[in-house]
Amino acid sequence: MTQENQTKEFDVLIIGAGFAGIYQLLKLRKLGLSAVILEKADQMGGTWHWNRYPGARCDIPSLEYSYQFDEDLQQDWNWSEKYSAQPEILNYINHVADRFELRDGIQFDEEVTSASFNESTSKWMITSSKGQYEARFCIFATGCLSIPNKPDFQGLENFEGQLLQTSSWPQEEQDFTGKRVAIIGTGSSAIQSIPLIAEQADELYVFQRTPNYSIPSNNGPMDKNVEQEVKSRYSEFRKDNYLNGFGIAAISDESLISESDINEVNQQLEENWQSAGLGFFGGYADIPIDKEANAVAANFVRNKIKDIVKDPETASLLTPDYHIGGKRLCVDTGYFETFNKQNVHLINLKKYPIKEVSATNIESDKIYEIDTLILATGFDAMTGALTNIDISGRGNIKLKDQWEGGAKSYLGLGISNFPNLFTVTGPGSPSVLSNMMPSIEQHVNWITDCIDWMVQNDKSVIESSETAEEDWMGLVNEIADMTIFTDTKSWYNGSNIDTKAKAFLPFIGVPVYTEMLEEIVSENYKGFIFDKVN
Ligand code: N01
Repeated sequence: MTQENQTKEFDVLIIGAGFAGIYQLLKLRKLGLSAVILEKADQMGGTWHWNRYPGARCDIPSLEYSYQFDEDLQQDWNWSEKYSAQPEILNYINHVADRFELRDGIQFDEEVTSASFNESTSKWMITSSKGQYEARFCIFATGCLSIPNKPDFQGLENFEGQLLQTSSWPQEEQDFTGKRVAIIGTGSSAIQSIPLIAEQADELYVFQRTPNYSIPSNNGPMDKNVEQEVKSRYSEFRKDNYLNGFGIAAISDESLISESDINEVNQQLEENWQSAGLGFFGGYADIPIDKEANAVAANFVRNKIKDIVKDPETASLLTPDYHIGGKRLCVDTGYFETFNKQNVHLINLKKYPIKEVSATNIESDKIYEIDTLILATGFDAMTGALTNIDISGRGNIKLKDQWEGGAKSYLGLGISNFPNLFTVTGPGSPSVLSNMMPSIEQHVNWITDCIDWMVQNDKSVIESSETAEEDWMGLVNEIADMTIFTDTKSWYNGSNIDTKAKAFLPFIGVPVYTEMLEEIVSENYKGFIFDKVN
């Protein structure tokens, strides 16, 4: 057997070199454990590597969409804009990897295909596109929005023009000058890219199934006074991430629409529209939970769309009729204004679904001749990156089978029957309904402390109990049922993919979640079983 074919052994194997994976590697190295990251891309960045479409940027202010684990790092790094664009975020993650000398712990171009738990050795056997690994712990830092949803439009395979997908955009810059471009989907990715594509393309056809609410980002160069103020108290500022329901320090208003004067509410909503971005949704504490309050905020945005979009029919088509925030709220730069351009056309897929794609065109209400087709059709969210790998646990149970009726996890960190497997921001944690960066750090810190505790306490195998998992997902749903989130079809509840189980997956409420995590640790990891014997 050659060296290359031998099974490589590590204490911990991490899958994914995005923000979660590289911080996890750093933390484990500090513990003195051997760890490696396997990454299927040819470089690090995860989401920020794959999603390179025009206009891709974070919609949480960069001052808080960044790591907080190192004071020098957060003081030294300067963001150029309030909401940084994808290339700058990718530079940042590369800077972090170099600064903390992490690159030599990452194997690029190496896709994990299977992972199985060996009950006799209590170790994970991992197979990748390049080899075999054995590790005591396996950590999935695979992201919540990593597996593209590619709908099966009839004839798509016959299209001979340029076919692009926002979630796996080429590394080379794309120029749409002189082209007839079609884009399918109107979620965040489309809403960010449409205004820029419309500036280049001869014609842009936007195929919309469901309209989305979007708030102007009012992005701009970093305000040096704001930056200085935040940096003067950075660690205090970061604490607010864990005190706000959605983990965003900038949005913490306790006022209720239901208890306020409607004129004042409208004035405040106007102010929030002008400056808050995503914070519009948290601008009043009852928007996420009270349908009537939600309707006030929703109507405000509906009226804005009517004011901005000149053609009444187009404005009406662009106006959502569901609760604001029920689908992930979008943040844009000139999205609705773009539909006033002569070269931009909106097609209603609810009324005229796509009949067929052929070599040169796409057909719905009529035939559209196109050069480029862009799929902005979203992701197999929250579970796709896990169920796409052949993961088997105790008794050879497959994760895909265990989750057939809906994903279940304890805290979004552990899964029953899958010992010594951790997920960073897994289903059942605030994840996608929070600011991802503090949520990632919270999970990585928790996992690292847990492994350290096991070492200190002579435990070798950890697994969440089925009861703890059932109770936890019960709580996730109980909380969700108290909000507006469960009434709307969205990727939060699997409704964007026909074949997927319909189950609401994010835990709503960062402060409660944070408290519960701490309480569980203080009770020696209540709900987890250690060194279970069959
Ligand atoms: O995907 P989406 P996304 N036929 O699922 C449509 C994050 N993100 O990539 O609503 C026709 O939101 C689908 O229609 P419908 C953010 O969390 C963040 O845009 O299912 N249409 C929808 O319009 C975001 O929520 C940023 O009826 C079909 C669209 O495709 C998440 O990623 C930027 C279809 C998909 O929208 C996903 O966003 C970008 C079909 N068969 C993304 N299938 C930031 O700003 C799907 N659609 C940080």
